[in-house]
This record gives sequence, structure tokens and C-alpha cells, in this order.
Amino acid sequence: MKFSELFCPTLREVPSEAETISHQLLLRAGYIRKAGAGIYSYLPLAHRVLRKIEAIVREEMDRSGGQEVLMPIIQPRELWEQTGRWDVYGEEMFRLIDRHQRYFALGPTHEEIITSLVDGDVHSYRDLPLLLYQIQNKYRDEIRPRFGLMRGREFIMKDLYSFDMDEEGLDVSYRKMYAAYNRIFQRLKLHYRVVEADSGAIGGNESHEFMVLADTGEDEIVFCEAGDFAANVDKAACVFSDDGPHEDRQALQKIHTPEMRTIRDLVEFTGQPEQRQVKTLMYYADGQLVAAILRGDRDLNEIKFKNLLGCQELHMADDASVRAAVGAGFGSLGPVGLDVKVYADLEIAGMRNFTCGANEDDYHYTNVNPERDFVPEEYVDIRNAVAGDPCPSCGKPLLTARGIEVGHIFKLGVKYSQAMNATVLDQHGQAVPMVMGCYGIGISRTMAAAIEQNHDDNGIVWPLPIAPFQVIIVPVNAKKEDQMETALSLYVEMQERGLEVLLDDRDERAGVKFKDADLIGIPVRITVGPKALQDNQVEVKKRWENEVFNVAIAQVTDTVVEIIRQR
Ligand code: 9G3
Repeated sequence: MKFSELFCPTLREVPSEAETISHQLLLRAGYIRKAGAGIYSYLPLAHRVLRKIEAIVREEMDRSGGQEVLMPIIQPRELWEQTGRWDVYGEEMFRLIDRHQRYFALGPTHEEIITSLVDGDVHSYRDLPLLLYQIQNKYRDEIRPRFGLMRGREFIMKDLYSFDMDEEGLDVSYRKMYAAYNRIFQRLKLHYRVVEADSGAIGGNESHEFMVLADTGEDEIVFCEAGDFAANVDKAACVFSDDGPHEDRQALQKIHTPEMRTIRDLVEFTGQPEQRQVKTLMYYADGQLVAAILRGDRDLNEIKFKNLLGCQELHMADDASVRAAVGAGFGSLGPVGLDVKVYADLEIAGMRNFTCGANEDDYHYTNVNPERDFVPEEYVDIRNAVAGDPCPSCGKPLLTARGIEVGHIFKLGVKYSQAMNATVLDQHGQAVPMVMGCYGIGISRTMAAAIEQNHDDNGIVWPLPIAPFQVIIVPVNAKKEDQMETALSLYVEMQERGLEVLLDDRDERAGVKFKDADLIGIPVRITVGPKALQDNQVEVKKRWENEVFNVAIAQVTDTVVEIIRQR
């Protein structure tokens, strides 16, 4: 490809709305352009990267026995009503109406479609196991689309669905996918961790996420560097053993705390550290007001709380409705005498003589003791795990990191096949619901995640397997006949060796060409300058290193082939 013909509109300036480096670089380097909030066009360079990522994913899906299909994006409402999910997903689901006033979903995922498809034509255990996948656009009306391709409203996903006779069969399929995902992310040269994950509303009981480690990742994970424990904080269990010893219980005291609202205010006012304070958070769980109480220095994990309550909908109560229900506002709440169900984090059981709100503005209690002064509904694990917590499996202190979820695999069980009556006849002629798994990879998100992990001040540093081109040849001065001739002959020779080469034949200053080569992130740069003609040499520069070195023109193609083979 010649740069003078390539549609690659690079920008000098960083677009203001781009907050993360991958979003900035994808825009600046001419890879994507925004069509609307969370909606992007992929320009030629991005398209080449996406095709390479998809090719690696396809190879590993096919190697694992997957068969590629392509399912509809327009999905009839009836299918989603069969599984009861038409009403579960509210505004996040794009919905449309056809000319006959019939409703459809724009596919956010494909469990309903694939289960209906398989149910129609699979009738016997002899037809299983069956692994079907697609690589297709998905649509989710994110409330706050941001970070470019990382959280779009239209994005490319590979989703595979497995169908087996029983749990054992599902286990085999799940392990196959688990291994295939590891091969994929290793081949993509990404630094990632597999973590135990929350299955959320999708159902089923076991799931793992593949997290590309990056400080801009939206997810937080905890992991043990000694063993192999790793979990999304939404899943990570916090262990607590009430091994005492405990100080004596002091007499409960009600104190006047004018204008004291935050834990920090109370620490200063009472001299009690935040570990001896208790915060009270009020939530509506499926419309019912409940309280969660945690040690002052802890944070509630809403996913753990929601899963524990088993509710469909959980959101924080606002100050007005709390005031109406309790007679006091945020910052003055506490479990003593509170007539809503109180769920206490496990650590509360081991606390003595703590401080909390008195459910009266400007008053708090000190020397509060569980079981004496209040009895919670239940002691539950609802706090966020933090660095330093003991590893649940070996006890060593956990570490935390932020990650970008690029893959998520689930054991679904019979949730969808039962709801849609998708059964097969087993060996005894009995109709049994198929046991399913589903396995997603965010293709477009993976491209962005690769940049988050592979960039420097000059631009993108593509991992070689997904670079849009492997080599860029830069004649220093396009006006010099001899330089262009040498560049062109190398361009032809390298392509004949099967290399993917971009020839920067633009009539631009050398500095601009070098900057663009670094910005778009091509792994190997060949510079054809005046030296070429004097000593028959060209300059070679690897994008991931700083130094450049000279190579005889007659050797440079072999040199580049070797560089790429080793990478
Ligand atoms: C919806 C909407 C958003 C959704 C879903 C449904 C997430 C939904 C979970 C999954 C699970 C797996 C197969 C590929 C891998 C992920 N967001 N999920 O089901 F209607 Cl609006 O998609 N599906």
C-alpha cells in the first residue's frame, strides 16, 4: 500500500473528548472516526487490525471445534419474552418497531436467538456437543458511552455458545474455551489475567473474565502473587474470622455532634479512627428499603450486595426518601433503633464500642456493640476486597490491579434451554434440556486494550501479530529519484517475500513521515536516505526500541523477515 493513497487522516492535536490514551491515539492516528456517541467508523488501518484479531480468534475457535455462523441483529421480541428478559433489560436494550408495529431488539447478545435456532433442529444426544459462534456487531445503549471503543454502544463481539447433554459435557466445553482464550490472548501478546467473575443477570453459576491489565481499566481485580487465586472484586470473597480478643463493652452513649456528617468529621470529633466508625448505607432492593453497614474504612460492593439479596434491581436511596423513612439524613444514620432490615458486613461482628449515627440529625452514638444495641438481619460478605486482605486460598496478602475485560466465559446451565423448552432426547429417549455455556470476546475493545498496553509518547506500538502493516519504508526525500527508486524496489522485493509493507511515498518532510510512522505504530521502519546511495545501506528501526542500525540494501529484506520471525 502507498501512503499517498491510504485513507489515514492523522491529527496533530489530541481531541479534547478523548480521555484515555487508546481513544486519543485511535483518533489521532486516523484509525477511527466518531459517528455519534459511542458509535464509530473503522478506517482502513483499524479494519486491518480488527481482521487480524478476528483471524486469530477464528483459528482458535475452529481449533476447539467451533463452527462459525452469523445470526440476525434484529431479534423478535417474543424470543426475549420466552426467557423473561424483555422486561429485565430496560433502557440499555435498543428496541425498534417494524412497519406492522411489531417490536424487535437490536441484539445486545444472542442467547435467545441461538437457543431457538438449535432447539429447532437438534433433537438427539447424538447431535451434541455443538459449539456455534459468530463475530458480529452488538448493540447496548450504554448510559455513558466513553473511552472510545472501550465502552461503545455498537461494538464487535465474538460470541460462542456451547450445547451439551449434561454438566460433565459443559465442563469439557468450558475447559476447551478456557484453554482457547488463553491461547488467543497469548498470541495477541497481551499481558492479562484470568479472574473468577460474577455471572450477573446472565444466570449460571461459574464464570471467568480475561482482564488486560491497564491502569485505565474499569474493573478492579484482586490476585495472589504466590498462588493462582485471582478474582474480580465483584466476586472476591472476603474472609473474616472473629478470633477476638475483644475489649469490654462500654455503656452506650448518645453525643451531640453538630454538623458532623462524614466519617472524617466523626474521626476528628470523637478521636475514634475510621476503623472504629460504622457507616450506614440505604438502598432500595426491588423497591424495599434496606440498610448495609460496614466499618468506616470499607466500601460496599453493590454487586455482592445485590447477589446476596437476590434482588433484580438495587439502587441507593436518595437523602429525601431516607429522611422521610428514618427522620434523619445521610451522615446521621445508624443501625441502633433503625426499623429497616440491616445487613452487616462480616467485620461488624468483631467490632466493639464503635461510633455510628443516632438516626437523628446532629446526634451520634458511641460505644455501640452488635447484638447488645442492635441485631442485624444477617452478617454478610458485602465489602470490596482490598490489597493486603489474606488470600482465601493461601493466606498471603492480596494485590490489586485494574483491568479491561476483553473476554468473559460463562457456564449457563439450563437457564435458557429450560425457559425456551430446548430439549434433546437422551440415550433413554427422555427429553432433557440442553446444558449451555456462552463465551464472549470484545474484538473492538481488544484493539483498544492492546493500545492501552502498547504505546509510548510517540504513538501506538502494535504487537506484531495485529499490526496493520509489518514494515513501513520511508524515503527521506520523495523528490530524489534514486531514493524513490531504492524505496520502490525494496517495497516490491519485501512484498514478494510475503511482508505487509506500507511505502510512505508522500512528498512530505522526513520529520513528518517519521512522526506518522511512530504514531500509527508500524513495527519496523526502513529509512532510505542519502547514505543509501553512498554506502548502499538503509536504516532499520524497530518501533519497540530506540536505536536505529544500518543494513546493506542487499540484506535488509532478510533482516526484516528475521526480525518479524523472532517477534
Ligand atoms: C441485554 C442487554 C445488555 C446485556 C445483556 C442483555 C450483558 C446480557 C450478559 C451477556 C453474557 C454473554 C454471550 C457472549 C458473552 C457474554 N449485557 N449481558 O445478557 F439485553 Cl441490553 O451478554 N453473552
